[in-house]
Amino acid sequence: MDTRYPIGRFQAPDEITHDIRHEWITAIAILPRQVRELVRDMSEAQIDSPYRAGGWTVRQLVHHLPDSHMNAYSRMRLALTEEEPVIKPYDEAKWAELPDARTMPVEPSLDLLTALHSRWVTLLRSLGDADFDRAFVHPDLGRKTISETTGLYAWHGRHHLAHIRMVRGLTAYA
Ligand code: NI
Repeated sequence: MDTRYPIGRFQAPDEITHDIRHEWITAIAILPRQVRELVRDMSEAQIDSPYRAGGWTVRQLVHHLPDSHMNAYSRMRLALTEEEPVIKPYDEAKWAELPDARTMPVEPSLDLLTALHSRWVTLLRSLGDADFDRAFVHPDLGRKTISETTGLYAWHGRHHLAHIRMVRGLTAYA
């Protein structure tokens, strides 16, 4: 197993059905609670342990989630309000090395993730089929619809949950 990708890489299905999208949005809705539950009784030593040699610590993983998902949420809002806007990528590795991401307690990011996902899921549940076909343009990756981006971020939450589970010595799950 590639420890960087304990649940594999994201692969969008050929056809994104209503049911698949519904399942993705549910995954996004429950993520903050899952992360909170997983780190609740972790020791400081565990919080500062990397999930693999040279990998991010639990602390960095928890701070990375809102960093990443705030960007995703903004990209979706841009796609909904502009015509295929070109979005601004960010250097996630460097963001994870900024002092707050390396040293702060995880609680503020758990709160941030909870509040953010509340907004995000309310927005996603309000969208019709035509809205999900709207897109932004990533300068390196090309045109991305809101639909496939929803799947990518449902995967992204599970991907990092699996990393945190690796630190706890629990079996990674898909
Ligand atoms: Ni990530």
